[in-house]
Amino acid sequence: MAGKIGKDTGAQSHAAEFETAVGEGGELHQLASGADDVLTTQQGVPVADDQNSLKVGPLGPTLLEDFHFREKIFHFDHERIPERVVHARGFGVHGTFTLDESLAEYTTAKVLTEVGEQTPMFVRFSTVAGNKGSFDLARDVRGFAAKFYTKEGNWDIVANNIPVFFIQDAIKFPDLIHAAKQEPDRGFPQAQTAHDNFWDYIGLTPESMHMVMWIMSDRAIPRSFRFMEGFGVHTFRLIDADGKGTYVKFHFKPKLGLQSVMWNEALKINGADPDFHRRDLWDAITMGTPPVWDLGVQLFDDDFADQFEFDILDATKIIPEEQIPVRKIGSFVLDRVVDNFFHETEQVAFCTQNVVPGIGFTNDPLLQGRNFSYLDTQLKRLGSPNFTHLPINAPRVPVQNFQQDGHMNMRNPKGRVNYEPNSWGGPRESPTTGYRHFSAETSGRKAQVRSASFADHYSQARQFFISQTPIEQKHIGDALVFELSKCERVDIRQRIVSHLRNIDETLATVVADGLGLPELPPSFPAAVPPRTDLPPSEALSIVKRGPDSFAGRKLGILVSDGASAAMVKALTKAVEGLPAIYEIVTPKIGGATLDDGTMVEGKQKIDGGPSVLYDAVAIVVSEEGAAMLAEDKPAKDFVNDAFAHGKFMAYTAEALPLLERAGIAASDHDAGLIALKDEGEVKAFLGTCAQVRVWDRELRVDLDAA
Ligand code: HDE
Repeated sequence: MAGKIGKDTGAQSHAAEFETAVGEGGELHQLASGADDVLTTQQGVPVADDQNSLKVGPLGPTLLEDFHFREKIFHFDHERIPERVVHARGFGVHGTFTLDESLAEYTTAKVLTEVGEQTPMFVRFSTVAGNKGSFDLARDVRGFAAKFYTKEGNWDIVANNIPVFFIQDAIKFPDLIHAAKQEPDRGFPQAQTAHDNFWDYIGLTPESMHMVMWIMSDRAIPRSFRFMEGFGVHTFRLIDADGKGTYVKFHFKPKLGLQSVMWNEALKINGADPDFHRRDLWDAITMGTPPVWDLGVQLFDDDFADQFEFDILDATKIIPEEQIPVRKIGSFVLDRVVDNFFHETEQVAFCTQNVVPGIGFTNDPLLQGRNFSYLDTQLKRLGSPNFTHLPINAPRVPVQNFQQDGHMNMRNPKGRVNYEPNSWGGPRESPTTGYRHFSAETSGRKAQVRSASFADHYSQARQFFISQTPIEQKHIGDALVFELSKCERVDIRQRIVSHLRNIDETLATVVADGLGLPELPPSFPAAVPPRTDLPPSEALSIVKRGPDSFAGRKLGILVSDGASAAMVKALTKAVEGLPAIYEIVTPKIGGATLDDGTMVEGKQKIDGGPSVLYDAVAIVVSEEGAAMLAEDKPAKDFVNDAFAHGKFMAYTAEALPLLERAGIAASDHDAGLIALKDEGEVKAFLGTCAQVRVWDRELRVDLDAA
């Protein structure tokens, strides 16, 4: 079959790009291969045999002369590029941003002022610490980097799903990341912070305490990228036509609401489907239910900055939404998966310094450091300063300047002139529309210092903790106990507890108890006394900002032979109507024969489709099916885990013996365990599932606490 590659293959799209890049590539391609579907070398020479190298006789040596063989192996040998030093594991998708409300009062940026304007986007979600091949449900911050291809050039918000960061000055970043990633002597643990080096560093870095509360919360184990917020973290600046600045923080708010998994679930999901998050987004988009986020801004001026309790340049602090509400100005939909993972997701290069006229920086020392780091790391990773020529990074507006040459250049200026100023012609500066930096007086003593206004490390950590519902507070305690129990050195565990005492005494006591510490260590000396007067903020709780329906979520339906066809149909129809997603889980992947003789296809065989993959489950089985599944360990785990993870569960009467054998006694039944007597009850069941979980069940079936 040499030489037969279909129209949609990489070979075809490569040719298409070549055409775009060269302009007349179509003709060249025609000349080289003679037909669109012929396999060629990189030189465009048609290939006759792609399966056998050139040899002297059938058993003879392979000849150097075989240029196609050598080129193919050479290219393969060089396929890998360095993975990102952080955020290595990512997943990118395309979308569009639409502006609904103009910010013309504050900025000249067209992307934020031209109402109705649709701006193409590319977003890459990521975990931070794990390598490229690690699993999706690590306890970790999620990157949420967004590139807006605006009419005035590319604008990047290189955001995270947590609004604060571990450190206040970029000079500390290499140490933070070294400590978080696998330990250098042994090369493990992978994609997790549950080890001595991380907690040793954290214990010696009090400024990380607010962030520690966030990463120990369920924010760090999101149900899906689709249920996550995004935050630009730093205070940026909008700049109007007169050069006046307004401070701004950027927020992405998911229309689906916020939802996370439980830690016990995360551990199991990583085994059952290490690609859980990327598959989820891929499925949602390809099934026609693309996720949508609002773009919001918190705007404020110098007066607010002066009276705010903390420094607005300190990236370890938030501005509570109760103090400055998030103003929604537009929304973006992520509705197109990539054509090629490497081309787009791997080669995309984000940079905090990619801003457009009307958007500027502040002196946040973390932001200033990032502005250097991203460009620098991309040169290493992508191998040439010309990475901006790659289609995923190229602006969607003309690029005209006199930068030239370098590896893989595709865009040298045409003609004789390559300098500025010149008297030949060519692109010129545009004082009216060009980028102007925010102009400000600045003075000070040159010194390596930290502002005293950055000194309070505990007050907002406490505010975050008291803003959580009791179950979320419990999860934070459980997570701390889990992580610290993986540290070998007792003094490292103790030091963290000594910090917790500055945040919340009960939390410190619970964690100390969970770790089996004989007594509470003394409080860590705080640079300034922690405040206890900051009020709780509703916006900080996931549970209080959960989804309001089952739309966009996933039902697992366990079906056996002989199960009610009417019930299966009612469930699948109701789910589709929301719209949400369902998967049929069957004892055999071929499917199950229902009571009306029809066959329902299995998406998952029970061993490969544990209930941790679903938001809620329904068990629709026959009497025989229940009896058979009651002796099957994966089926019992399906039921038992769904119950233990506080999921809403519907079941037909025949399923009761299975429930019982899976450990759910009659006395355990609660409002989240719903008997489906007839098909009419399906809608009500899905309505109940809007609540996400039966939280109080978790207190009865305790999974994590000591
Ligand atoms: Fe990053 N970060 N970062 N970071 N970051 C990178 O750039 C860095 C920080 C974030 O999908 C790197 O191209 C420094 C905060 C995301 O391609 C690198 C500091 C926030 C991504 C880098 C920070 C982020 C990165 C590695 C402290 C949230 C993935 C590869 C001053 C607001 C982008 C790369 C993608 C990636 C440096 C802290 C978000 C090394 C020095 C705070 C989402 O340049």
